[in-house]
Amino acid sequence: MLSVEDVHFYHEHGYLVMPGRFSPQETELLLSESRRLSGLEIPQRILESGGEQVRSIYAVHRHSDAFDRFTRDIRNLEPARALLESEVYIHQTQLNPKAPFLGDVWEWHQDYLYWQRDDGMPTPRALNVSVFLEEVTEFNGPIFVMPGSHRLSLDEETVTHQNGWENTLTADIRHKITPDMLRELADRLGLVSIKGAPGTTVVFDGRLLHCSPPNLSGKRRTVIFIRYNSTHNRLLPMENPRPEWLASRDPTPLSALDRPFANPEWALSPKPTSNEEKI
Ligand code: 6CS
Ligand code: FE
Repeated sequence: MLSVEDVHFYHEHGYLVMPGRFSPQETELLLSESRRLSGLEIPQRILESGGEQVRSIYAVHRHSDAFDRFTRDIRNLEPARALLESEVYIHQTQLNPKAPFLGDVWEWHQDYLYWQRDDGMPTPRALNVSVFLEEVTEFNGPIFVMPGSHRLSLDEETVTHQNGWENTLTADIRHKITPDMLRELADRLGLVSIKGAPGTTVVFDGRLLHCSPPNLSGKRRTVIFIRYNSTHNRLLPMENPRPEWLASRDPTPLSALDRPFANPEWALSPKPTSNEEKI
């Protein structure tokens, strides 16, 4: 359960860091799944511009029973429900195994502008639950945030400079905030770099300004992002929507597991029912 102070901090700053949410055994299980998924040649696996390292894998909950259960573990679902004050479903999942020396930048952005412009999400009532599967240091590409930026609508200051949804996935991102605005906001709000041990959870608002520098260390930096949307905020129909694996249009509420996602007995029980067909 989130404390009153946690909820207050989140609403005040737009994010919340919770260390020690998952055990080393649990993060190891997800890392071994991450390695398996990285070897699959599927459209949801996006490579860095060099063409060799995996930049992201989307819809991991549809390709892995362990990640599917992870998204329904009460430790992820409960903060999302509490902070969005409703039932939730998964808009998108993304695994970012930022590779040593080759894991590239994510420039400053607000996720919600992607979900609004590319997917037809009507309001910013959506958030990220991200979990560190490996240690995140100042050297291997931590997430930088501007506290309080979740209160800002930067629609007018964000320029769409490329056509095509494929450009939402690469280092030269599709919608960019003007440098003048970024300079002003960085001076006014300041920057926080979020680091932590494996098992740390960072929850952040769909409008919190964030970025992540390249991994300039020799150590991997794998982070899983679950983007939960309120069931009251379902996507509007639009022309040329992004594929389901980037923006789910199935708003069936998620139900929580009654046990931790990594308990050994899951291996023995019948397959958990998933909200969505596997792809
Ligand atoms: O395109 C998206 O949906 C994703 N794009 C970025 C740059 N950050 C996260 C967001 O979910
Ligand atoms: Fe983002």
